[in-house]
Amino acid sequence: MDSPEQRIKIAVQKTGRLTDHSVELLERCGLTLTKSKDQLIYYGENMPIDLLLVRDDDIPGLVSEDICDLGIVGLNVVEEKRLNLEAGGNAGLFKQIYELDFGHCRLALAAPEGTEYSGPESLEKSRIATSYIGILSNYLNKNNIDAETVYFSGAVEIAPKLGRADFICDLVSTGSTLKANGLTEVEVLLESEAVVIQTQAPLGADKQALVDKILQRLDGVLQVRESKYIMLHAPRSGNDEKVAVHAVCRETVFWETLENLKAAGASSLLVLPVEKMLA
Ligand code: PRT
Ligand code: ZN
Repeated sequence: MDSPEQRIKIAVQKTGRLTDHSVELLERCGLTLTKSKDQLIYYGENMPIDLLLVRDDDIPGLVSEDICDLGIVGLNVVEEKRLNLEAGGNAGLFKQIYELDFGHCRLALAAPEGTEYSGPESLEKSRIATSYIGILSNYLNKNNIDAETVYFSGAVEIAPKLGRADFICDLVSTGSTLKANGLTEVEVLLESEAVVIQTQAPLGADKQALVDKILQRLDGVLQVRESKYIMLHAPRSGNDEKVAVHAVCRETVFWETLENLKAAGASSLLVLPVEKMLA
């Protein structure tokens, strides 16, 4: 299955917040990549999978037009594209199949500190600056709010200072950008993270089998990320004998937990990272 049509094409962000995580995740699934000179395509050496490096905004389109089989992109970008496609009469042109637990952020409404806000009705007759016209309009419609949307392609947070808007609707992660611009978050419209989307077009049995295998490996990679393998000697109750205990813990193991185990009589405590897990 090595002809170009038989190879799986995955669209990933070329340079940005999602790039390193996306490529790293696929490498941890066992994919070895040759990075081409022009850096537009990474070829899979050991599996018929290639990565197309593109702007994140282009990823849902490439997948919906079946140029790529899969894409890794923020849910915020997927939702915006989906609403735009639906507005143009094209529904369901890609399926969202998997959440990747990185690239976490939220699309939120914010206003200059001191602005009165008591719920969506406070947005009535206001001007709201955003790059996410689709998601914002959808939210306003659902809440029966009549407000003006003002498109900004970037630097949305300066719109109020420029006198162009009363509110902004933008991505927030730590909140420091809002703070630096004297803005307060008032409402969350969407919780986002990186997701895998797949074309609606049938892939054929071989390709689908490989996609399923990659998704199963992704599952394993995500599961072991925080997991730790714990070994310790624990006393049997009633005598001095000790037994060796081995366990997998799915969450971060804190020093306090180890100290408590030691206080309860455990010894030779060892915590190791887990590399791979197959359920
Ligand atoms: O060039 P290209 O179009 O591919 O990249 P881009 O500039 O459009 O995207 P990029 O790389 O900035 O972000 C890619 C994806 O990362 C987004 O679509 C989100 O899914 C996700 N993500 C996670 C974020 C953030 N966190 C984030 N904090 N995207 C943007 N921001 C920006 C936000 O717009 C604001 O300007 O960071 C600022 C706020 O951050 P805090 O930490 O100050 O709150
Ligand atoms: Zn972008």
